[in-house]
Amino acid sequence: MQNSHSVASFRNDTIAALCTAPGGALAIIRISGPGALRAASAVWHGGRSLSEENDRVMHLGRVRTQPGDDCGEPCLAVYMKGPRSYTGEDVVELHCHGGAFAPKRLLAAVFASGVRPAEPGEFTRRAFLNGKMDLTQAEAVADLIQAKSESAARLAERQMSGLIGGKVRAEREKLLHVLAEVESRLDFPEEDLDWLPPAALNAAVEECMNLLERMIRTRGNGALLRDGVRVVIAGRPNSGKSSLLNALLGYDRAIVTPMPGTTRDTLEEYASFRGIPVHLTDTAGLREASDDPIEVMGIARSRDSMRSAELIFWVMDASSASEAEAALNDMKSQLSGPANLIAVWNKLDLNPAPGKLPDAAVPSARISALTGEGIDGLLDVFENLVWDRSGSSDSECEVSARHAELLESARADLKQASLEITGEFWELAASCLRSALSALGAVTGEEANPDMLDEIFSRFCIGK
Ligand SMILES: Nc1nc2c(ncn2[C@@H]2O[C@H](COP(=O)(O)OP(=O)(O)OP(=O)(O)O)[C@@H](O)[C@H]2O)c(=O)[nH]1
Ligand SMILES: [Mg+2]
Repeated sequence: MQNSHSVASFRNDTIAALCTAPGGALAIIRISGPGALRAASAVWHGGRSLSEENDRVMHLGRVRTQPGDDCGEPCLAVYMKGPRSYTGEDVVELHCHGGAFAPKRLLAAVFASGVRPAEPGEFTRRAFLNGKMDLTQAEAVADLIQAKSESAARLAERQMSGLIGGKVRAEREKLLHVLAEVESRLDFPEEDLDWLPPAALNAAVEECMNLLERMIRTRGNGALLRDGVRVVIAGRPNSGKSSLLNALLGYDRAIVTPMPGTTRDTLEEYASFRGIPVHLTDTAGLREASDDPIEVMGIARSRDSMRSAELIFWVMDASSASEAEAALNDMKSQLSGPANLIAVWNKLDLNPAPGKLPDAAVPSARISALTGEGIDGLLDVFENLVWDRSGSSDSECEVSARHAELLESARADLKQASLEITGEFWELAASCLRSALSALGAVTGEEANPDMLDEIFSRFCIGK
């Protein structure tokens, strides 16, 4: 399969690039295109010759980086005959010594054999053009490379599996049937064929609109997982907020003393919990009356932090029933509105009857910041909350801004198509349906113009 728009924009020459970051212990040079084997053979010697009979097998040999250099450097090489390769073309990968100089010299020798340097993303662009992946999957490759946390990588991998493209293609198929029905009325207007009633056509159109709507709503879902969650640790003085910060970080970052009012100013740290990047802020304990102007300023800062928090760990002293009751009442009065909050009962080690703690009516965890008990449970609650808020359960996906725009345009076309179908204006209905199909085709790349592809693949690094 080759993507339909590809013919004009497809350059059928041979390209090469360094696929690994310069300076590492090993380097991989990838060559792709009809001349890949010839170009690799020009530098390769001393091992089994690379050929169709032994493709997809790693060979040990040497590479000659200058004409007449009969010694050369040791190198591993693998030939992958197209279409069974990443790009779908003939590909040779040379795995050689890394560092700054050796790969550059080998790459120059490969270029000297008549191969052109690959542009950013050109290997993946060729993979897309050769039908190895749809456009949403190609975009996910760039997301994966740019992922800075495990959760961002997981999100990209999910999209790489073709989730979004699959959904869009399925809707496109259904709409093609509707379009065929509509067009048959244009082609045979006089004949009384066995046509579906307009209501039945509209039911299919509406079903598609609903699905597009749901997909559009997933836009931005993954932002928390990709960019990190702003977590603020707040609560009454002496409840153990700084102790919790230290327990979460695994080292003594904040000063902890038995005196209420120890933390005066907000304290910020970056961390990663369960692969999710977190911007963590410890705050001064909140209390109503204080004569100390420094503490008053600290409390004002605590409130500012809470306002900008995406998630608050509200720490409560559970050491006694009366403390617990007071802490809980305080939480209710301090937090008006639907703050995203985890109620953290701390000092569990001091509570003889933790079963009697009052119900917090929000997600909660029971811990001892002192002994470390329950910290894992707190992270479980945290992880579930973030993944839930990201709408990223296994069946879900996150559409990008580009996808959302196209899906939105398709949805508007379908809304109009539905009106035209109801009025039995078949010409107009067909035109709206074609426009929707074209927008959906641009999501998966079945209908993508070269400019759009240039923009998408310019996000990639060279060598991918
Ligand atoms: N037994 C016990 N003591 C704890 C626990 N967590 C904190 N503490 C103690 O409680 C006191 C206050 O702890 P901090 O972490 O400074 O409390 P804080 O909420 O940051 O206090 P402020 O900064 O003053 O608002 C210290 O003496 C801690 O050792 C716990 O889980 N168990
Ligand atoms: Mg503190």
